[in-house]
Amino acid sequence: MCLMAARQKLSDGEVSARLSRLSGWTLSGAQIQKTYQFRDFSEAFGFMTRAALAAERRDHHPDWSNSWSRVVVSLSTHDAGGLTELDFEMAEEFDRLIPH
Ligand code: H2B
Repeated sequence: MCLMAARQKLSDGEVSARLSRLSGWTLSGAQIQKTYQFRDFSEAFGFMTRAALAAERRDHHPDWSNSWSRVVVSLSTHDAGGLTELDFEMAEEFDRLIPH
């Protein structure tokens, strides 16, 4: 998908369909949100470091907070005023960054 289309606001139906393919993400207004729980701060911050680099590559940035081993991530496309394909791609990418 080209970048222009990726940044177009999705309809409610498209959001539901896209959300159902993710695990642990919930819809919260115009954002999707997930709480990641890690073993300790080091693991949490390692995740945030990898996620920050992925966000920079995409020029698409999370709203997030960290408290020791927990990271709460909210994704939305501010420029589009809602959720776009880019948010869902980034959610999938963040999920791939968690240690196994
Ligand atoms: N991140 C998010 N989450 N939404 C945006 O609309 C957005 C962004 N826009 N990062 C980008 C930066 C834009 O402001 C720059 C100028 O490309």
